[in-house]
Amino acid sequence: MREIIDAISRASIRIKRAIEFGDTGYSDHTNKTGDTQLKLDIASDLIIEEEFQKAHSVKTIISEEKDTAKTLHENGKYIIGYDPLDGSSLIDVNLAVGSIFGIYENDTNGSSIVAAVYVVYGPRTEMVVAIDDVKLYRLGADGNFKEIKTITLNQKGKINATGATQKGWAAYHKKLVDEIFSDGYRLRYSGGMVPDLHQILLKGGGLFSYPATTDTPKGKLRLVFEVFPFAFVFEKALGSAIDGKKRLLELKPSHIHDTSPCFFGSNDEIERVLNAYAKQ
Ligand code: AHM
Ligand code: MG
Repeated sequence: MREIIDAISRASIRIKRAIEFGDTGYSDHTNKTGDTQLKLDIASDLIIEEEFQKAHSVKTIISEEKDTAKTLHENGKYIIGYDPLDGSSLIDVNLAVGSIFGIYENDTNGSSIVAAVYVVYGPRTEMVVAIDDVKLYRLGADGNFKEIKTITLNQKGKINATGATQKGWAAYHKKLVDEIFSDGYRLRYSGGMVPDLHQILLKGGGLFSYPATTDTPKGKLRLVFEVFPFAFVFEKALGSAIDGKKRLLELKPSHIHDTSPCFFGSNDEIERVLNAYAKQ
């Protein structure tokens, strides 16, 4: 596991440089989800692949930016599902973006994830590593990540991060969101999953939701690269992560780019989601 985290550290330092000084234009390609890839999406994917080539414990990589899985080391132990540059459409407005990694054994079902790492490229570069607990690291001037603290969620928070287009929300979802705001929660939503969830984790709690909508009944966020890694982080930080009715980590993707509605938060807010969705 150490060599995987070291590979992610090296990759993230290279990606940070690419974000700061690289070409922010679009490429001629679309990914499996149909998004036109930025040159930076492709560059970040290649950087990560190059760094994982040096880590012999990595058997297979599955990237949001690749159509199919790729085996790097036949005798490796781990499968890594990753989103090289999540929220990349925010780069042209200079908001924070991130990289997300799920480390799996045997297959990419939610129950097979054994560690998760994400990196936030914001005013500072931070890396969060979840294995037994959740640790925050920050990149220093010496080019090394330094441990800052262990992240633990409170029972209840103050942030309500509400994703997806509101006109596609179900009435019961809208009612839940309205009730949470009526209780004094504040809206915090940049449109970048990594900084939005990082904010909830570091401010002690709250709720991030990306529900089903009339257009996208299975939500937008991808299980293997985005949803399972953050579900693992939230559970290890003593919060919860559900699809509305059950734990996200109980889900089995039907294909590598499969998606799910998702809710991440501290336990009080997730309890509210369970109550609102149980009646449906
Ligand atoms: P991306 O991987 O194509 O960048 O999309 C994922 C992003 C997440 O970071 C974010 O939570 C979500 O899409 C925002 O979607 P929306 O604009 O529909 O709220
Ligand atoms: Mg993404």
